[in-house]
Amino acid sequence: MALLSSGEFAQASGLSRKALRLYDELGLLTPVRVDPQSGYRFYAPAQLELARLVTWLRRLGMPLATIRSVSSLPPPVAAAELAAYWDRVEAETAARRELASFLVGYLSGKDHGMTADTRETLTIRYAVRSDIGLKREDNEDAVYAGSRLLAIADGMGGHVAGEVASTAVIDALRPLDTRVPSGELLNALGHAVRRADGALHDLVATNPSLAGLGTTLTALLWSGSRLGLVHIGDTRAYMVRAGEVFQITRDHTLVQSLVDEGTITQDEAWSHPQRMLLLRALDGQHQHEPDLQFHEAQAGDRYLLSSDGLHATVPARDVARVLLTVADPEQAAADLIALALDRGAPDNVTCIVADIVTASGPEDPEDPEEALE
Ligand SMILES: [Mn+2]
Repeated sequence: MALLSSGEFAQASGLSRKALRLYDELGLLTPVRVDPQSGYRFYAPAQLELARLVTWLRRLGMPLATIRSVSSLPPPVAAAELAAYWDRVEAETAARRELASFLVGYLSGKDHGMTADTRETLTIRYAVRSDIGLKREDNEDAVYAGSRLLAIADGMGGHVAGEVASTAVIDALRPLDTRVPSGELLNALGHAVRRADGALHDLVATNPSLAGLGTTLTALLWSGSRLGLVHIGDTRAYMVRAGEVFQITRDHTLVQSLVDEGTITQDEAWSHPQRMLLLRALDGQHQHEPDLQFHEAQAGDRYLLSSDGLHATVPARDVARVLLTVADPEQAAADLIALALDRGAPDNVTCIVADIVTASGPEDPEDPEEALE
């Protein structure tokens, strides 16, 4: 039977020639003949069925690596794999639906009627852990935890620069661990981040060997039952509410932007060769804007702040299992670090687990406590 040129095959299958080239490179759909002179690719008409299957699976949002394995299976096995894949998609969609409904309630001011009048006095119970990991020679993560401020920074820049950057930024935030009126939370955080960025600028100006330093920052600042969140880079904050875990920060990374525009899926992001590349960080040079958010805290909420040494090493479902099942924050933080170490801890790993609890006794029971730096 006559072979089809890639143009004819593209037309018959509805795939673009660019897609055909990509699927060839990935071993998904290999031409039966490649002309050794011209490099032109030729397909057999019988390959049209596989091409259509690939197109349909792609339309479902299935990652290419999964398509490759599914499309090479005998049809009954492929059917079972596809059903299992779809179960996972529906579970993820259900979690996103919860978040969407929470956000709708929050934005329309109906979030559990938490108004200024009915607000309870809330306080936080937190635990913090940082571990150098098993591959690095320095710990470039810096962390601060006090009764009103929780912050994690993950420095970069090699040698001492990363450590200098993350520590300088945490130092610039430290004065916030005091009573800040709730209406001022975001201003105070925004101001502190500009001060931190200025500190990095001055450090490099006086010590050129530090050029190229930078750091991420994710911080929560409390006032009454309100909290402000500032975020830049790929450290993260998660919130646990009503038995669900929500990631409430968005990574400022190349791979996250590829996921957002639909070029790759979340599964592909996990193993992407450039998953470390940050689009925004504090570096004293580019004045990248941080994200700022405002939340109403509720008794029973739990927050996790983590450096990528945790969330890029330990699968989200394992992190969620600890957050949902280990009641004591100290134990939960210890368990999270242990999971990263079990997986070889290629990076420094830092986490803060903080529970929102109803205050009993004096409103400010404890002095700010510095756990680790
Ligand atoms: Mn890191």
